[in-house]
Amino acid sequence: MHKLRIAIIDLTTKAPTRTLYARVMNANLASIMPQVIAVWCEEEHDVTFVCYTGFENLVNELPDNVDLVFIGAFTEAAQLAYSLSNLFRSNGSVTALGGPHARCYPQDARQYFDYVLGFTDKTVIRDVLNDCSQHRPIGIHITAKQQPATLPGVVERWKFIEPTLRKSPLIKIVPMIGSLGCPYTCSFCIDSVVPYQPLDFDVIKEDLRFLLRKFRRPRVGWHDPNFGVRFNDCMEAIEEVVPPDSIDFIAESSLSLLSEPHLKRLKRNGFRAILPGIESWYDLGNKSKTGAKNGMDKVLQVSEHVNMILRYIPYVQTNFVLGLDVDEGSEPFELTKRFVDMTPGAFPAYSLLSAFGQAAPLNLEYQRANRVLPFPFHFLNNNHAMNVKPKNYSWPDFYDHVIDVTKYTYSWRAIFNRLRTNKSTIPRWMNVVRAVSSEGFGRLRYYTELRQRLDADPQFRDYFEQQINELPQFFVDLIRKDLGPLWKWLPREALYHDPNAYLKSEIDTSLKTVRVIKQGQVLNREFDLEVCK
Ligand code: B12
Ligand code: SF4
Repeated sequence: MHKLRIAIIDLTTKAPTRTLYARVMNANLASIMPQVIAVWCEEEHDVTFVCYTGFENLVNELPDNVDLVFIGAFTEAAQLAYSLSNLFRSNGSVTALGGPHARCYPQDARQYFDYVLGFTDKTVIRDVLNDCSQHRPIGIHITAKQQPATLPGVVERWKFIEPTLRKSPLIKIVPMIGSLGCPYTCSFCIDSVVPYQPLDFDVIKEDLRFLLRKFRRPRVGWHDPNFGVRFNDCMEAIEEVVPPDSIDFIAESSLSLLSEPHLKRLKRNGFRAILPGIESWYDLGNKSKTGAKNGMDKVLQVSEHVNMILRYIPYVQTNFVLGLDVDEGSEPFELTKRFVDMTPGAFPAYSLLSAFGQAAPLNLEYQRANRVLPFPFHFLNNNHAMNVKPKNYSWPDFYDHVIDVTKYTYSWRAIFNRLRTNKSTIPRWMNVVRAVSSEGFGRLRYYTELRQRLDADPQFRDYFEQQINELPQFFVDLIRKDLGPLWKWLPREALYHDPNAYLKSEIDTSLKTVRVIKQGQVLNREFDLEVCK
């Protein structure tokens, strides 16, 4: 095979930005897989790697004359990715999409990419490189049978990590991963049906040694869906190579794994930030170790638990989902406000209930009940649109509650309480920046605008009520503004998608086309594959 010229683009954001929080954090949101794919491709080909953080002029960063482009995108960046694909295809390149959007919306993405990749291992990438040909108008969906057994570590990815971290002026967080999948089964989660699987501890140890040589005090962000499931093994690996408290670690972990003995050990090993999911006051008790406790009883127990975590770990972000079917009336929101009062040191992060295509089997239920709205992907990031019609609230009612709890959480009083309660410098100021920047004040402004339009603009309300399909101009204008010069490359039909594509693909399996190709030949791997061309 001749040497290919390959571009790999990691989209950490969907639009240009100038916010303070984005300046501090966006380069630290880089994904691991685009770096992994760059390592695999570079074994035989020429690679140009671009990590877009919202501060670059993206069009100027794009390499020309490439044979194949891989784009990694969350759903919020799908329209940006579709525009890029169209631009590259017009210049003769073949394009491939991977990442959360490709996993959640393969049916839609196939209209705009030659390849759409689900679980991606080295064999999948090799198949794409060997074939490297146009598949239009409908691209090929390829997915490995399961998550990869191994991934290149930091040492191998360093060439791509280093230039990305250079874009981060203050805090540099190196992305690492120790496991894939999760043993829990939270019904809304993309990993609820993906088996837990640890990655190679020897690679992790080598990476940590390497980082200790590179930085005076490294910072590592674990991308594990649920860090510390094999807690002792993880800690032993760290303790073997890292002197106590010499690397700062950040991890997402469930409350059930954060017992006091575990916290003592995490503190000793330098864990500085933990992001546990609480999600709901009425559901998912197994995840927060609250069992059958609900309502105020759960608030009391979780608040006590989080305050205990804060005695060991200086930065705690507690994740909540707003609008779950178990929620009704003002009580869930009032309980969250009590939690904010009782746990002043934690930073609460709210996600609006979102059904990301085929991420979780639960989404089939929403689709069957015709409750999924076709908001453009650009707004599907857990905040800019809730695409599931709430079961127990009208839209105005729901947004009133969301605004109320957001105002309360990012009020000057709550900001001051967080500042006063936290003692370490970075957590104190990070909380302030997040509250006054796009996340706190920014979202409040946005929700308030949506809420006003629900009253003032009948077309807007009709769209939310699924009475009309025509997209309100408000959303079109935002996408146009965000895409800037790339707007002209966005195929107009890509503003719309079928919100029930997952359900339809379950009913009509010919739509569920997963194929593996090699040098133009279709190969059926171990799983049943439908023919798609
Ligand atoms: C770690 C994590 C983060 C980290 C790191 C993000 C990052 N850039 O990787 C942080 C905390 C920063 C984060 C932020 C956000 N996240 Co997040 N995050 C996760 C989490 C917990 C694990 C994902 C992970 O890294 N897994 C390990 C990798 C190796 O496996 P994988 O993701 O399954 O990827 C496989 C394939 O998809 C493929 N692949 C992945 N990337 C690529 C790229 C290319 C080019 C190719 C070819 C293949 C490929 O290969 C992998 C191996 O098979 C998932 C939930 C979960 N349980 O999975 C949510 C999840 C991915 N996040 C989600 C969301 C919504 C967000 C935010 C938008 C939230 C917000 N409002 O701020 C931001 C977006 C940040 C950004 N744009 O970078 C959603 C995405 C849904 C979607 N369709 O877009 C998820 C699924 C959670 C959910 N709500 O259901 N997140
Ligand atoms: S614990 Fe976290 S990663 Fe695991 S299934 Fe639940 S939400 Fe998903």
